[in-house]
Amino acid sequence: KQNAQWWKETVVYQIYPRSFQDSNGDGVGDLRGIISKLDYLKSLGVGTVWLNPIYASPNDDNGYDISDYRQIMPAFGTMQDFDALLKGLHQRNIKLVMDLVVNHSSDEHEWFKQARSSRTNPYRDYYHWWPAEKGKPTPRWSFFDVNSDAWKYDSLTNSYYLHYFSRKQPDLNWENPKLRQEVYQLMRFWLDKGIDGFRMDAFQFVSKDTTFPVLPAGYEKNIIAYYGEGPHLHDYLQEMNREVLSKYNVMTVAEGAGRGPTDAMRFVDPARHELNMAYHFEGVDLGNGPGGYQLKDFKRVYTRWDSAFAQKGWLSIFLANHDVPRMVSKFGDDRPAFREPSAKLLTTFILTMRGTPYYYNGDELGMTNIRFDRIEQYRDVATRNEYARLQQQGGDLAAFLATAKRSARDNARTPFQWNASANAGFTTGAPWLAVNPNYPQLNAAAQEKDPNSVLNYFRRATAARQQHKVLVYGAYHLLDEANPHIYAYTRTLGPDKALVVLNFSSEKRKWPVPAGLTLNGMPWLNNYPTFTSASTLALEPWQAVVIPLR
Ligand code: TEU
Repeated sequence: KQNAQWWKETVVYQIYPRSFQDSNGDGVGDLRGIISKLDYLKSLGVGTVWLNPIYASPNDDNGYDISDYRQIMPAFGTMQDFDALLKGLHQRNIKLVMDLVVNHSSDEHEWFKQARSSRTNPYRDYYHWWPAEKGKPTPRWSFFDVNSDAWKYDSLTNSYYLHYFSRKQPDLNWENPKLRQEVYQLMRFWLDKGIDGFRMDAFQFVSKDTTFPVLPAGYEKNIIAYYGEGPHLHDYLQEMNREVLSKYNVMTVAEGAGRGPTDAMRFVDPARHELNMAYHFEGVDLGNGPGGYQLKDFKRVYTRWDSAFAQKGWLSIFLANHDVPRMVSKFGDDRPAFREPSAKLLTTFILTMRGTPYYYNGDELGMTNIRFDRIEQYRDVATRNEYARLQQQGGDLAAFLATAKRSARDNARTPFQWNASANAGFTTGAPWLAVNPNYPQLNAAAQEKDPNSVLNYFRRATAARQQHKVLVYGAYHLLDEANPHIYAYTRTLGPDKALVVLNFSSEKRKWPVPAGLTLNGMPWLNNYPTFTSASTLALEPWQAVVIPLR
């Protein structure tokens, strides 16, 4: 019998297909490549795979610009390959969640080709248009446009179309019921194939005030406040739930959660019948500046979100994905002495918080930022267009490149490091994006042989979460809030209680166990070989321990 709460107990492993494993030597990862790694996936102890988009796409934004929602991108394979992948995962008791990218389509989608062909085309209202005879449209800000302008003039019909992301990603018009039905149809198409849910891309942006009012100055600095949670967003989610989601046992997660916990709760309060879990950026977005993050802020963010969801609703817990840098480079310390312990510590955090863990491929090896020196090395539309924009405006390009080393999305998109052979075993051809030069030392094959590797630690962590439901459901309680180096908390579920102590620093630290907590045996997890139970714990740099309590 299916556990109705499976999506709370599962660990999600995110695969970036373009970079995971190439099977045919074209330098691009593909579905056959993933199929060749099914046993590896099984060995990780993860319960769900989330695949970034694999649909037909001209790849302006690596598959987030879809030209046919029912076809597989030829570079990734065929529908037969997809069916084989789904079957292979299910045979191993691993679920499959797909990306659903319906805030926008590609400009090469048939709908858009039709829509732009004439003002009276039946597909015209699948998108947002501003007729040029009304003058310039009211300004809207675009994430990826070289001019940051979300309106693109299209001479064919003398109108502008709206695109919050790149020019090749026109926004779909959710206010049109026909468009919504099209989306529900394509969702059913994949659900009827047996997939287990959707990660809903940029979904907070789908509903728009189509009167396009003038926004106050500075709105582009706070785009979510002005564009997020549009007037009918939740009506559409409830409609989608009624018509589609409620008919399947699936998990659903909306990427982005509005302005904070109150907005986020509206997506996932079970009484509202919308989605299963929220995925907020407040944690991963900490410390985007040159100084990095402060542990006290990190603790405050995760504690505040946990308490907002303590009674109802459910969260995702993650420190990385394909849109942000490598977690060990940002939140840990990727210098040789500390890379392994800090990667393991971050793994411990993700696997011991309340909420469904989302773990990004390569993090189980402690893969690091590549830190390109030159703009030509980047492939990402976001980085390249921002550079071009600065270039036009005479901005500081050196400063931009320095920031990109720390924050650019391609840092997390370099090919998976399987072994020490050419191109890390990712491809026999020329990889679409450079392989991180640290692969001869940092790769899965080397880590398979080492019982203390980051990889084998991740396996122990997924097993511990599987074994101890207190780590899934237990109430979270923060300890020693003001400590700037140690993040410590308890998890409690009925008689079961565990203490998590994380030394977020590259120095040894002493930590007195608070009065009233009694350690009860050997740690469930420890990223160092030894542990001495004592009233004051002596922690190594980046040491992480999870200890049962009496
Ligand atoms: O990202 C969405 C996105 O960039 C914003 O929703 C978000 O507010 C921002 O990242 C906050 O830090 C998704 C995909 O994950 C990304 O890869 C795509 O490029 C983008 O949508 C467009 O489809």
